[in-house]
Amino acid sequence: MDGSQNPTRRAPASFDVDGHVERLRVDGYTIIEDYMTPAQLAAFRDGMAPHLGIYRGRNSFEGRATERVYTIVGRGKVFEEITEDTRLLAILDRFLMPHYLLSANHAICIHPGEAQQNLHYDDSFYPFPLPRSSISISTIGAIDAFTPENGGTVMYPGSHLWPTERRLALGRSYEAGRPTGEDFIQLTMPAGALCVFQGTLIHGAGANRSDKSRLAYTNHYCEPWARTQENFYLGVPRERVRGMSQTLIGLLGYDLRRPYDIMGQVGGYHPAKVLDPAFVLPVERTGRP
Ligand SMILES: O=C(O)CCC(=O)C(=O)O
Repeated sequence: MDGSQNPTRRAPASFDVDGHVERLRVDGYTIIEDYMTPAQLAAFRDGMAPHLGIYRGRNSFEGRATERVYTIVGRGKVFEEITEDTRLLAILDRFLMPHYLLSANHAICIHPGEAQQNLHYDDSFYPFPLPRSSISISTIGAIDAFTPENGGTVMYPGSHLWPTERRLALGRSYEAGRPTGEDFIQLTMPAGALCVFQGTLIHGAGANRSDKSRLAYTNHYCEPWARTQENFYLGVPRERVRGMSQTLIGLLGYDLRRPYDIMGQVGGYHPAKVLDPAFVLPVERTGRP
């Protein structure tokens, strides 16, 4: 869906929203090279340090030599900033309906020796025939520079337009942990860069053949009528949500979906009302419902 009815976000005037939108439409991905500042990169590393070095993925998709830290938005200011940056939102406004939601939000640390991740597209769990518009838009942010050696994401430019049969053929030609068949690229980008890509674009994390870990994060944003991957109402304590911006609170789902202002209601009220400590849930009241 073209979100041209969305209000224009106040991204800096120098930011080339149209250029990014065009690359997303044609190639299925685009890169914002200077997305994070050096200070944000340092804050990300500091904020993530207590959570890393502990855990490994539970299956080959999560990555058995990969650590994933979910719901990072509740873990510090920098994670909030990179989730609601106006440059990114200005791009998303052009692809998703107003009141779109944050769907996935986690750090991905790929350790040396990790194999190539299975090729996939991120909104494959929305069961509508392909080709179709993306129901979600994904991002992957480099905290360490991405290289072909350390697991830079494998991507198939233009594959967001492919029908199912062509995707399946690619799956059959995928052997020995290496992508084959069609032309692919491996994301090479500096620390601090963000790649924005279509939820229907075929990709997968690359194998890490280097001797260092590759730290990154991924945020996905979905249409306001779609179910989100992570459940932020339950995953982020309300005291933390209260300290967030109105924009971010809306992205976490404390929002109503127009036109009827009914999807997301809490007992007939706007869901952001539950953030007021004085608000009594309608099911716990007597008298006025
Ligand atoms: O880490 C990457 O490069 C991509 C990860 C990915 O595509 C995923 O986990 O869905």
